[in-house]
Amino acid sequence: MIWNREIETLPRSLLQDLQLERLRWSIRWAYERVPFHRKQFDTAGSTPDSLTTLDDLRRFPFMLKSHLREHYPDGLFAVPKSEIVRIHASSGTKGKPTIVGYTREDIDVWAEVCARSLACGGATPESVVHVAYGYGLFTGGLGMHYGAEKLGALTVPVSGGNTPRQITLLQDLQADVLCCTPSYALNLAETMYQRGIDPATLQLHAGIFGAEPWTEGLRDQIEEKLNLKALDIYGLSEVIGPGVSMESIEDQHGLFIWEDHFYPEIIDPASGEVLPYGEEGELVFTSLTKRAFPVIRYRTGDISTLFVEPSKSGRTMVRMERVKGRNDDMLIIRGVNVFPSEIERVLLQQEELAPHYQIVLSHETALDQITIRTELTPHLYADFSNNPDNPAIQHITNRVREELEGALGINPAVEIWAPTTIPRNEGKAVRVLDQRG
Ligand code: DLL
Repeated sequence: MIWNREIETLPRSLLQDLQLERLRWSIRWAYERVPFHRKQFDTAGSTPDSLTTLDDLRRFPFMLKSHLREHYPDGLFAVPKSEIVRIHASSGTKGKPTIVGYTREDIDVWAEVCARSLACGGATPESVVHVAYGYGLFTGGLGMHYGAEKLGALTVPVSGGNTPRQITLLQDLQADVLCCTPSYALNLAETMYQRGIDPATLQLHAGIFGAEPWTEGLRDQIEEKLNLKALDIYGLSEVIGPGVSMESIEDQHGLFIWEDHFYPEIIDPASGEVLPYGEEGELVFTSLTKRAFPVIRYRTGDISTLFVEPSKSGRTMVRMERVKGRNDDMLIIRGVNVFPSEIERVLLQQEELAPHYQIVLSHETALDQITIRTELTPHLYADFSNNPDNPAIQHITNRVREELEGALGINPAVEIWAPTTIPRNEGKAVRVLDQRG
């Protein structure tokens, strides 16, 4: 189902006309209302009048996460507090949270893009949508909630946690759409397995999974374990929350960016130069309609690629490849750069391993050490008589180490643990433990 057919299938030239009109509004809105933007634009010599084409945007300066911190809590808001109806905070682990605000109109736009995303993932007004993203300052729960209600679906606001109760509700209310992080979807599947519940007895049809990087290997595992189509949703608090882009159930490749509200660019993270479609780089977004918290060329830190391709669904908007990871989550191991998602890709190709892992960085000698902990599948462990010292485990460990070295050029220590010993989570997975102090 296409929620907003007229917009979602608009010929690209008309879409670009709309974007230009909105971009001019947004730039002026930010310039006239937020001293920070005015100063940034003036310093760069780019005034609102100097923007006459979409390409002119590249002359405008970038906005960074640090700018949000410097203006904490509300120094970048473009409307008086009396017009703000909601705030959320970004889940940044470093330092103070960053706060974002919404007017009533912003909440409406957000509900619209989340309704679009849900429909893109196969939800309909007849759906029962189980929202297991956290409710609260995190944008996941409330964002998907408003989208599901706007769509007209029966919305179940479970939030995160209490996994046994979630399973009971999935059974009793017969949800067809599950919204949560991919790592929590695995956690749900595992708990069902432990309780002898066959996912085929549930009504789940689609999973709308995001808020953290994941891989095609994890998609296959979740689809198999939960008996549904697993789809990727992307977003970030600074831009709006979930619903910036979404994979379609028809294509299952690339996330459609709702370009009538968010203008994307890909840049070379080192030089800041805009890269053409098809090249990998850092995603940058400019809001086209946001009132309370406009963002102009916001550097997300997320690494992806943009492409336009005919879609089975008829949607015309640009797509982004699944996010590989964040710039600042890239590990540099003895000179080799790797994203945790690349490690996940290799681990999930090993049929003896369960899809749970942790990457531990330590500093035991002068050099950084990296240890990858993962788990054996429960049935294999039972075959090995529940014995962690079984020599067969050493054999698998050596092979996994060799494969990581062959594929990624890193030579980590590998530890294979017993099933269910690596901590599970209820929201975003914490996969990298940095013990370097
Ligand atoms: O995670 C919004 C969200 C909620 C998206 C629910 C999807 C579903 P923040 O807490 O501000 O917002 O974190 C944003 O999470 O910059 C990415 O690094 C990462 N991220 C979000 N979605 C994906 C995804 C929400 N599908 C940050 N794949 C972003 C990879 C993702 N990374």
